[in-house]
Amino acid sequence: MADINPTTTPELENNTSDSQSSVSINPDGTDVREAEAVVSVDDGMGGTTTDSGSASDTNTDGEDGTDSMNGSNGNTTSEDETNPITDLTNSAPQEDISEVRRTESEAQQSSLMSISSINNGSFEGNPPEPGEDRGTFDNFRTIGDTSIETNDIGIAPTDAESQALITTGFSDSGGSVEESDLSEFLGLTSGSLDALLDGDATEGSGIKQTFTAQAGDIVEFDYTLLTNEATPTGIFNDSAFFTLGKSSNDSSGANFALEIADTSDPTFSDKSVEGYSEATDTKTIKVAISEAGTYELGFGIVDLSDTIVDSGILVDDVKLISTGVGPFSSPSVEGTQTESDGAITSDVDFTFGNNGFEPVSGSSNPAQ
Ligand SMILES: [Ca+2]
Ligand SMILES: [Ca+2]
Ligand SMILES: [Ca+2]
Repeated sequence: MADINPTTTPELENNTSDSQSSVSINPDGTDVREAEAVVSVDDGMGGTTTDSGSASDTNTDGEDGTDSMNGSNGNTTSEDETNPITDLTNSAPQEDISEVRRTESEAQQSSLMSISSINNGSFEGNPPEPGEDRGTFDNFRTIGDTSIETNDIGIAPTDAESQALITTGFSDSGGSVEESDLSEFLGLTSGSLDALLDGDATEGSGIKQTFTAQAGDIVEFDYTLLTNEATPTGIFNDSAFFTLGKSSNDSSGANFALEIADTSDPTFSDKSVEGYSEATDTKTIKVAISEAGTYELGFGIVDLSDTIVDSGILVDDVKLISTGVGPFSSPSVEGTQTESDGAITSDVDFTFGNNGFEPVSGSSNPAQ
């Protein structure tokens, strides 16, 4: 398990350097091209992935000087590595949604064309790699203890073979970071997690990705909380959350966070999960984006009160669903919508606008 092999695609070196610093091999040539392809996306994110000194963080400059990591992880097929690069620069023909959306947004967002949907939200790699244990954090950035898991952990991925695990503990891939570092990584103001979670958030881990959305698009993902804490527990109430914000606000810490699960979740039970005493049922959250733009989506989990007795959150099937209809305005995109405003709005748990998350009445998700 957790035999992550992020050597498969170029974005990885930029995006997942922290937890997987031991693995990344790219021929010098692809290194440079890869960096160029991703820079336009990552620039708005500030590159503040971590303080822990992973050399690959600097790859956004396209420098080969960071190749100290590029040791000997036995990746022998350079063809496999160059394919995703080609796809990226040639408008990713295998990504139908991406291609279509790029066309739609061209007029108003020509500068944001690099990635116009959530990429690799299923953690299978982009494009997927065949075989077991080949999932990756492609297109995501990570901090702390994160890993790719299969159904071997005891909870099946909700899409395909791989899923992300983010924990408050530590493993071969890295250790949890202090709350202040996690908050900075996720674009949150320091201390905001304490207020959100009504306690003292101490340490944890997170992942994030920048994407471009149109008004009315729906962010959807599946998640399962794992814990070794007693359930429920008062002050050691480890909590998971996700974050969203305009990526242009990244540097000011203006992202919003929403708690999605903690130890008081009523669905906790012993589900025979490796490394954890209990798990919740797997749930889905849908968030309608009210305004077109470039956003940063993050997932995180923290210990509360102390740093021991750890918890984790499994995340999978993170996707952006294009509705072609803005939830707060009349249908305006000709020829694409098949649903009414009402149908779309009632199908989501939250809307997200300039003031953050707003619950949608009628949603059945307990996270509200
Ligand atoms: Ca998956
Ligand atoms: Ca804990
Ligand atoms: Ca911990």
